[in-house]
Amino acid sequence: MPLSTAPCLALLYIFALTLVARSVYSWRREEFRDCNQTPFCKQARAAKPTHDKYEVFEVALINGDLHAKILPLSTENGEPSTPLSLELLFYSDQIIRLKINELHDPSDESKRNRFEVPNVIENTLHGKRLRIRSVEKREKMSIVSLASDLEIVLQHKPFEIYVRDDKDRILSFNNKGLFYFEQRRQKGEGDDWTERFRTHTDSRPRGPQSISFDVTFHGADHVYGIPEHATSLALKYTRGPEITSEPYRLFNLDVFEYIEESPFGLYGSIPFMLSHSAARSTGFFWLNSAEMLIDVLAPGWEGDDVNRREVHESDNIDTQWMSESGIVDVFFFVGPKPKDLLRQYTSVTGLPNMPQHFATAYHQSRWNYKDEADVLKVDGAFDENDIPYDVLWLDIDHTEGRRYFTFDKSLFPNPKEMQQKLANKGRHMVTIVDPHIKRDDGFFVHKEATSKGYYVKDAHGRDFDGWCWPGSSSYPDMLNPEVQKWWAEKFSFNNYVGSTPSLYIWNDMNEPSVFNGPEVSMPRDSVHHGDVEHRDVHNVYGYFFHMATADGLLQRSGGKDRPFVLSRAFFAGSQKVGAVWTGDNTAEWDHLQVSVPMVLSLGITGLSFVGADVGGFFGNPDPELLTRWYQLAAYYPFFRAHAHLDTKRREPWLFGEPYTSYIRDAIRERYALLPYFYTLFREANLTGVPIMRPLWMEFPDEEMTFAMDKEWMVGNSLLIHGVYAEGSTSESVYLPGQGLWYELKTGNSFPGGDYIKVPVSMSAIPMFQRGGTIIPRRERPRRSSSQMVDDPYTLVIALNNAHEAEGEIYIDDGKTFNFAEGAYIHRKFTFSQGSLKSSGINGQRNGKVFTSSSLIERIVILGLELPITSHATVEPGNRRIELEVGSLLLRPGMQSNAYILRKPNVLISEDWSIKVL
Ligand code: NBV
Repeated sequence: MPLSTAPCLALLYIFALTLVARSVYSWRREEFRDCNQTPFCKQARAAKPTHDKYEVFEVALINGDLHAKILPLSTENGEPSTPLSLELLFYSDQIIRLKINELHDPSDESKRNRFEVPNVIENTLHGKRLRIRSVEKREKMSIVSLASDLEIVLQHKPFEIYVRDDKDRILSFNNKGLFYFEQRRQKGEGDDWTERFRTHTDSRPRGPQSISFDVTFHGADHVYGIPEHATSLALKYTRGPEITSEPYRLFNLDVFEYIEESPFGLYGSIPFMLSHSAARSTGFFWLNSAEMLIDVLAPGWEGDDVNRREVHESDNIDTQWMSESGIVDVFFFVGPKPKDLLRQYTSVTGLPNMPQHFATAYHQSRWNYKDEADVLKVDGAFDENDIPYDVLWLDIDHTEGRRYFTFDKSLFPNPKEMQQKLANKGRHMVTIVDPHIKRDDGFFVHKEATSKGYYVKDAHGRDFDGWCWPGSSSYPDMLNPEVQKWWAEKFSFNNYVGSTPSLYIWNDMNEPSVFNGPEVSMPRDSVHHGDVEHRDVHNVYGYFFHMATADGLLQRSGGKDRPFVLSRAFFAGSQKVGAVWTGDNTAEWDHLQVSVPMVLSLGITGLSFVGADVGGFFGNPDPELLTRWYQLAAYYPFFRAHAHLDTKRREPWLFGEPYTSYIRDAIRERYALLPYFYTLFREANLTGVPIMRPLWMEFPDEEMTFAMDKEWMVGNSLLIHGVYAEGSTSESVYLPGQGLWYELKTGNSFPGGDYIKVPVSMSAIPMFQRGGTIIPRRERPRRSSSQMVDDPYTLVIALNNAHEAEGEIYIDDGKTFNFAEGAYIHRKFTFSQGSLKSSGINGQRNGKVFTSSSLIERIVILGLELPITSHATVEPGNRRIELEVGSLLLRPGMQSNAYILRKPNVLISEDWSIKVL
């Protein structure tokens, strides 16, 4: 190329990129399909409920599972009338699985296996199989009794399946007669299977293959879950008398400037819905990674046949589930309480991983920290302003022309030294690695992927070529195990030149986002490993990408260290891999508010390590909004500030006083609570119960809380109420339950079961500790969490009406997997009859040991009534300590009416007791 043309080309390229970026990146609803433009959705919504479409026959018990066939009684449009296969499988903890598929016919080419999603279901699930010994066959139904009054009824005609206990139905499948399984067929002459949307054509060579059905949640007050949508926690009706909304859509999409209060599908999909009422919580999960749409049907919807209902079942919630392809592979969970559902669901899809400790602290990000000087300046400014932080993030512009695994040589000439400088202060870095690979023959990743044939193919069998940040790009085929392995190797220190052990990874754009693709994504007729169409795997692509990246970090450390990878796209099972965030929100109060139900919805569907961009990605928050966002986000499980390239800089000190102090306090409050958060991360890792919880998860009987999404619990002990409006000077806070709540700011207590009006200033948002709980804290401000390792603890004891309390602490090395071999400290604190005791919680302790020399330096007791002259005795040692009253500050601005024991100096790792009477 003549030299002079190079700059011109570069200019042209930048211009083209801006154009594409502009045209794609402006929120236009018409860029995304609605149900009417989605033929299978339109068809399913228009379907009349009918009970004479399918009939069950040949029911048999084979190896303890129930097998049967479903015969379509009437077919249309040349569809085959061959029977479908049905399997009912049972697992411990009363988990019921239903699979419906086409019967496999090796002689019929059109009948290649329909896609079944790999790598989501836990391998251990197989070991939990319950083999059924008998089935009661009646004329119209077959009944399987599981232990404890639970029956699964397979009704033959009309076809229906329901789960019931001794009194009532719990969950029903096809109670409304919306089941429809579109079998694949030979293409007839004149059949046109193509679908068009805007300028895109989907060739659909395999024809229509959709599935739809209804699920009824009996006795439910609300349904929740099925993220990701920017909408309320309790799902709204989408169809019914006078309701014409779009269905909730599950299709991983890069939706630019998403609006709050919309059922539109965002970056990730978890097809798990929960229902709740005071009587019971239930759950339903559909393992299917094709586009899915879900209607929540309001009473009186077209198919709502009240006459078919049993009298006591007035408060059912009917839902319709529709998917473009795949099979029926669904799970029914019967609770009965919300936390049981999390245990049941995560026993199927996996428990959340245990993050490294640093990842639970505060992260500072921006698109983009420009160069090494900028990075070091920001790093230094945190110290100058006495604000702790743990991780600094680099976005796409740190690379050589968006070639991931590289550093721009002029901006980041010494990446290793830069990382080392941060690491010297106990800090980490994260760089972004997206799935779009620049089609540049000189780029080693592209060269290898091309020569090995590792890219997703287009409908004509060529490497799919789409437009993204680097320009013309291809996408590694993450469905192929060999590609996953190859991708993981890219993170070795040899391959990723400039990376060091303190560098971790961020996966963005993995829906996958393709600027010039249909709906800003990959064409559905693209082809993956095993001749699988993209339409089948769309929603799981990002999860596989995330997984391969995390495997890379694991391998990089020789299997020693826990990986940390943040991902934008996700699927059921992503909790096993790492953290996610809610994508490109906006610096508006509404977005601050909707972040709460968004993070809660992810938590109750198993994905607990979640947060939203603090401050809002687009736009410029004013100091008040930014302050409120920090104050709220300090209680998100994942706490990261991030901002768009075009926004004004907004590092915590840039708005000046008093805001810097407010933000410093908010971040320090998170650091003070890290022992509590880390303990909750471990709880999630053991039980699936999320860190950030809706109130009804802790107070399942309290109807008042069922539709609340302005306040929530962190664990079982802290209630947080966000401030979502400018200039708010007082907030109405609902305190659930019958017990006491303590406002930590003042030490004042309030009885539960009512709203209270609390004055709010700019210094903090309302936060209450529940009576009956003990929270471990660390009050010494440090630069980063790793510098707190040996710091002493404070225990805050909030007594209940019976003058009792309990709490826990979990500690390990914060980095490796040694905890899985017993190297941890897990203690329980109990306060009763005036005595505080620390005792070990028994886990499986086989081999490795973790020790800590940290002491407890202070104990704060709220709700104690004692003469001021009282003292405490510490055992072992029979040491006497005076009790002090009040006036000690928990944090600046938090003066508390409490009893304080200074320097009990007992070890966090040991048994001891302290008697205060
Ligand atoms: O990599 C740039 C951004 C990133 O900062 C953001 O967090 C992602 O959600 N990315 C999206 C691509 C461009 C967004 C306009």
